[in-house]
This record gives sequence, C-alpha cells and structure tokens, in this order.
Amino acid sequence: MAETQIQQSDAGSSYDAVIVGAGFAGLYMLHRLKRQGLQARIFEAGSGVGGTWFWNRYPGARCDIPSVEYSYQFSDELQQEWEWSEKYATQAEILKYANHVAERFDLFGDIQFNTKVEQSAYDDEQRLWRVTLSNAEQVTAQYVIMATGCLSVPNFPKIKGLEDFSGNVYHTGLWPHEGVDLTGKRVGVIGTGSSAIQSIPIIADQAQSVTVFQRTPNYSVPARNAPLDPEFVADIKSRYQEYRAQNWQRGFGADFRDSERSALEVSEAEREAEYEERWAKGGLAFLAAFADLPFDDAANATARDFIAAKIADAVDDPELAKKLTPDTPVGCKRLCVDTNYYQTFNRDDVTLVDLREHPLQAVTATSVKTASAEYEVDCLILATGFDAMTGAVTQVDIRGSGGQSLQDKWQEGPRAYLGLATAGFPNLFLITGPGSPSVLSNMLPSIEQHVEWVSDCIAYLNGHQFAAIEAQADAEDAWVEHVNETAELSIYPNCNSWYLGANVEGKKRVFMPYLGVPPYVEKCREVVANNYEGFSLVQLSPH
Ligand code: NA7
Repeated sequence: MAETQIQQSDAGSSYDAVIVGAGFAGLYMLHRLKRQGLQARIFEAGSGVGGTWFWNRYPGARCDIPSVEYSYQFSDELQQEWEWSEKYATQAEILKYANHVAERFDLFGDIQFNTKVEQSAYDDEQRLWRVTLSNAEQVTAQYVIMATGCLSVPNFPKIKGLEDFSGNVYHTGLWPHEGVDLTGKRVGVIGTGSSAIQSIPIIADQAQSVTVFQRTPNYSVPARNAPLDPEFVADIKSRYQEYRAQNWQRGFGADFRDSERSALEVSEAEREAEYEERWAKGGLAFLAAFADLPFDDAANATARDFIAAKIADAVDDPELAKKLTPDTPVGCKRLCVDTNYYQTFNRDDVTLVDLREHPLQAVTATSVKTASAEYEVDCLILATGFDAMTGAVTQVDIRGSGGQSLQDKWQEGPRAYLGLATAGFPNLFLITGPGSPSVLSNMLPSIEQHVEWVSDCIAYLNGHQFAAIEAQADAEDAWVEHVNETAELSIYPNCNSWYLGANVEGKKRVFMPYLGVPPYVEKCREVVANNYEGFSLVQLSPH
C-alpha cells in the first residue's frame, strides 16, 4: 500500500518542479504538471497523501464545508462518480477521497513520502532551486511549489510544566493514527476552537470526565449533519458545472446562499426569521444571512444576540451559558460548526474552566493548575490550533536571490503578490498563500484556481523561452496594502484570531487572507491578460 512506502530518490536528481506537500494542492499540482509533460516530484513529510486530513484524526474531525462542494471540480468524471455519504464528510472519508484521487490519476509513483523539505536555496547563476531533504539528499528544480497548506503546523503553546505531565499529551492536529481509547479517563482539553468543538461532545461520551480549559469562547452553529439525500445529490450532479460556476460568484466562493440585504434594513421579525431558518438548516451559511455581517458592527451585533440567545437556550446553567458566550463579532474568529457542543456542558461529567477568570498557571505531573484551583487529569488534549497560513512555509529554510531568507523577509508579517509569489524568490510559487482568499473561501476550489494559475504560468514560461518569473516588489507592496485596506473595512481585525496570527506567541499581527473571492479571481485573470503584470520575466540566456 502506497501509504506506508518509504521511497528513496536518486542522489542529485533534477526535476522541472519540486512540490512540497501531498495534500489537495500538491496532488492536483502534480497531476497538472505531469499532464504538461514535466518531471515533477512531491516531497511529503507524512507517510500518506491528504495533508491536513492525514494528520487531523481527532474524534469528530470533519469538514465544515458541505462535501459536494469540498471536492475537486477539475475532472467532471471524478465529481460525477465519487459518492460522498454525508452532508459534511468525516476526516476518514476525505482521506479516502485523497487516496482515490492519487490512485485514479496515477500520482503515487511521483510522491516521496516520509521526506521533509528542509531547505530550498535559489542558485542565481544556474537559475534553479537546490532543495535539501530530511534524508540529507539534495535535488534541483527549476520551480518550487509550496503546497504546504494553511493549517498544517500545529501550535504548541508554551505552558509551564507541560513537559512534566506524566500522562499522555495529544495534539488534535497530530492525532495518533491508531486512535486513542479514552474510556475511563479523566481528560483535560485545552482550547475551544473548531477542533475542540467538534471533538468534545464525542470525547465526553467516552471519557470518565472532561475538563475544558477555555481561554476564549467561540460561536458555533449546528451542523445538522445527515446522510446525503440521493435526490439532492442527483440534482447537484445534473448541474454540477453550473453549480460550481455560481459558487465562484459568491463572496466566500461557497454556496452560503449569500444575501444582499442589510441586517439593519429589515424588521426585527424578518431578521429573526432569517437567522432561525439558517440556524435550522445549519452550517456556515449562517454568516451570509445578511451582506453586512462581516462589515458592520451594528449589523453583526444582531447575529451575536441571536447566537447568545441560542447558547442560553442550550445550556441549563445561566452562569455557564454566559461563560460560553463570546463577546467578539460573529465570524471574526472562524465560525465553528458543531453537533451538540453547547449542550455537552449540561453533563455532570463535563466541566468548563474559564481561563480568563482563572488564568492557567501550570501543568503538573497529574493536573492542570489555574490561579484558583487544581484539576486532576489522566491525559491532556491540546486543541490549540495551528501556526496558520505561514507556519509551513517559514519552517522550510527558503533562500531566494542573493541568499535572502524568506523567514527574515516575513519577520514583520508575510508579503506576497496575490498570495502566489513573493519578490526576491524567483520561480517559487505559493498555493493559497497569504494575501489570497484561502481560509476565507472554500479551500478546494481556491486550491484548484491557484494550481491552474501556476501550471498555466509555467506552461507560458516554458513556451516563451523564459527562464524565470518573479513578483515585483512594488506590485507586491501595493497588493499587501490592498489586502490590509480591505480587511480594515471588515470586522476581522477586531479580535485575536489565527487569521491575524494572534494565536501564536511572538507572531506579528497581520491579517493574512484576502477578503473576496470574485474580485480576487478577476485580478488573477487580469494579471495574466496583461502579460503577467506585476511580475518580471527573465529570458533564457542564449547558448
Ligand atoms: P483554533 O481555532 O486556533 O483554536 C485553538 C484554541 O486553543 C483556541 O480556543 C485558543 O484560544 C486555544 N489556545 C491556544 N493557545 C492557548 C493557551 N496557551 N492557553 C489556552 N488556550 C489556548 O484551532 P482549531 O484546531 O480548533 O481550528 C483551526 C481551524 O481548523 C478551524 O478554524 C477550522 O477551519 C479548521 P484563543 O482563542 O487563542 O484565546
């Protein structure tokens, strides 16, 4: 089985392209480049394909975008033939899909598993990348494509004494593949983001007790997950291309049934009816109930009040309900999608510890200590998220023209032109990099859009005798400024989210994704139509 193979590359191999990561971005990138007749190879740290879905195997892990949308659209045969079983696919089913795609398009032979890319240095003279792997081999490539994912490097907070804990410590983003039996265990969960919200109700069913350490409460809407209705699937499949095309016109690139109305222009009764309808249907579409929810505090406050009332309904103890209710705008931190999250706190064996009231002081061999109490636990689950958007790129020692380090360049926040490339680093591409809609969109279509842009660009360069492409610094500056200006118009800068890198100690606070799928896609098209406007193209030297 390809998942467990350890392959060796020939020492000193040279490729047209090295792709870092075998998640959905890397797989499609490899497929495109192979189809163009190029020699491309993926290096992947894990022992199988799937990227974030390979690692995030915590109980209850599933996608928060409906499965009929969180899937590739580049192959109509694939999207017609593949059968998703539930409205929101489980991690296991998504991983099965990734493996199916890799097999179907004959990709496994060009993926080297269990191999990390440690360094990538640009040789200005030869115009190629020298890539050093974790097995100390070096390979070269004309292009390097960072298909490293936005949520792939786990965030391990510095908690005093954590290393002294005598029980097992698990991170949701690195969950043991064989699973974890929590039966009879007193489990401590640190964090209340999406991973915690998905897993806590399931852990509570198994464990002897669960103590949840909450620093910041989160909004969550019910998933209303269910097996997929065959009639619904048949309908989507009968018009799949049209359905996908419609979604490209929507702000988040997903079928959130975007409204054009303001929350403040309708009567209170109409507003409540709209929220109720979306709450009953479930999912992230709640966020698109009114067009101004992401932009206007007063509009957003109506959604806040609505969810606060729902939390109060779900949780028996009013004091506890209050602790579980956020005071930030809805959607400012990524909205979560759950099954019975708030209700789980009605159980006698589930305890919420509010770390804002009682700060976490230390972990001991057997407990978690706050300023006012000590909680004995047998194991600890860190549901503490990721070094999002940039972590996987900057953990590779990338050296561009003249030896410039990308880590240094991004010290004050990531700078990338369209989230696709960064000045000073020729022939280096980022898939769904900072400055592209990425995590503020349906990731799979956004991945496909980037992969197609990059592979078309490579075909253009090769077809026109260009040796290299590089983002221009002024175009990059203008784009970064535009990303920030757009964010400033929204509610997103108003809380401590991972969109801003605020969850990682010492990380510069900069809003990283770009808000607005349709204008972004249009801009990418325009850049190409204007002969790669904002990029410098370098001709091959004559022989
Ligand atoms: P998130 O959403 O980043 O959640 C991480 C949680 O961990 C969040 O509640 C954090 O609180 C908490 N955290 C982080 N560090 C600490 C420390 N030091 N002490 C206490 N609590 C801490 O990650 P997820 O894995 O849940 O979800 C990530 C995305 O994956 C999600 O949005 C989906 O798109 C899929 P904080 O809010 O920072 O105060």
